[in-house]
Amino acid sequence: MDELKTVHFNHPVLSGELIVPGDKSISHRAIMLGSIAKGKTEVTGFLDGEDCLRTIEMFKQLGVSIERQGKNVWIDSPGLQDWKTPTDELYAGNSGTTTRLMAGILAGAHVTSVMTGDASLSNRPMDRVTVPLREMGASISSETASELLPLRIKGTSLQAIDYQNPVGSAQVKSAILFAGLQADGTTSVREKTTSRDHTEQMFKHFGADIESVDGKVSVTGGRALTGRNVHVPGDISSAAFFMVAASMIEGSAITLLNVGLNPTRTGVLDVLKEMGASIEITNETDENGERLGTVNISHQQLKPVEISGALIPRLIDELPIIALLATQADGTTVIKDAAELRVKETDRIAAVTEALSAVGANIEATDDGMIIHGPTPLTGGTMDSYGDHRLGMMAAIASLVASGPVTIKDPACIDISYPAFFEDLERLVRHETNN
Ligand code: SPQ
Repeated sequence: MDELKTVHFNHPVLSGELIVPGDKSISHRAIMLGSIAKGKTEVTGFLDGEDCLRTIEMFKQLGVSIERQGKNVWIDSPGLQDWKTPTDELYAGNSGTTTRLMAGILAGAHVTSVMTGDASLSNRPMDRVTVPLREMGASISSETASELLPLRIKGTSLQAIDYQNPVGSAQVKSAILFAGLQADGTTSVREKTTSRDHTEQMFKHFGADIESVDGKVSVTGGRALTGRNVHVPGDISSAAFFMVAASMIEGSAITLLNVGLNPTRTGVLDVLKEMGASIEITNETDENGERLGTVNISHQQLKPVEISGALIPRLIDELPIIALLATQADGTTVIKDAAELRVKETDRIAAVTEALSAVGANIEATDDGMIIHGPTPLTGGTMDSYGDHRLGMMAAIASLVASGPVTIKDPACIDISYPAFFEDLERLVRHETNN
């Protein structure tokens, strides 16, 4: 039986300050580069969510020494050339990022391994990475015709390719770049719409031979990397839940500290501004190639918006919470060009539509997005997370504007990216800070 959690707030108002937990995408990449590089790497601000812990476990199985205390991680690696073949399967849990990026890393390492995952991950498409990696010479096999997990990867020598990425996906781009780091020659990836560039930033920080020109990213293989220190900024995808809450609820005004503001991830800020939200960004700074700063946000009556095209990869993971926001805007919001949502932890077009409809939202699913009519008063009810962390958090934020209690099915999945989510939510409702 799925666990249930009932959430109900009586006329909540959000205020106070919050330090946002570490960015999931950057935490994965910090552990990956720190393990590929020879020597010591220290990571601060690491996200101790389940997905990133899976990445740490995989490298330990490969013979990398990794110690962690909360958000601090110390890596001491012999370097990718000297990893050992793992004795057990490498279990990626629910993490698509771990699986797809590791496929590129393991393709060129001197080890043989089998990667597995949970039921959700075992249904997510892997051919988007296995096909280009095989073009580079990788030896990867799957037991299913459709290239699902488990994947068996026998590390081998790789050749550079010039790849036109048909999906706007940072995971595909990154898998190829990680393989390119180990290939003979210069590997290039071109994208029609630019996806998040944390891999490129982290490669530069660790001294890899990489450049990005006019939508084409190129890495030249063979350069030995050495350990570096990395600070992980807060996750804008986690901050987005509280940004939306503060924008929707009259009287709310919050300050989110340490928010990652990499321009390839800030689509949610653009959308909130276009909808009329009151946002001020202060204290902007850069650390290891990543912009971060403070986001001050308060309630305003919101307008509907159309979200499509190049904006989609810049806010792909925020679309569930933006759909909730749109239920409270004055008019019809249209989200299109977002068919990728159908192959995330769950089919996020179907799941968001069903979960929000269950509490009275006026929302329709389309092939590649959603149409949301607002403003609609939300009732209480049961919202299924479908085991998807972003759906679980969306349901909790929906409870803030719902007239009755909201019961969330399987709320434990939230630990994947935000283990302290409920504590932080209650803090803002009680007007406390966590610093
Ligand atoms: O790791 P996972 O499970 O794929 O996580 C998600 C998420 O919502 O946390 C997607 F389901 O984020 C992806 C994101 O959608 C993380 C990511 C990355 O770190 O490179 C890139 C995006 O995926 P994609 O397929 O568009 O490259």
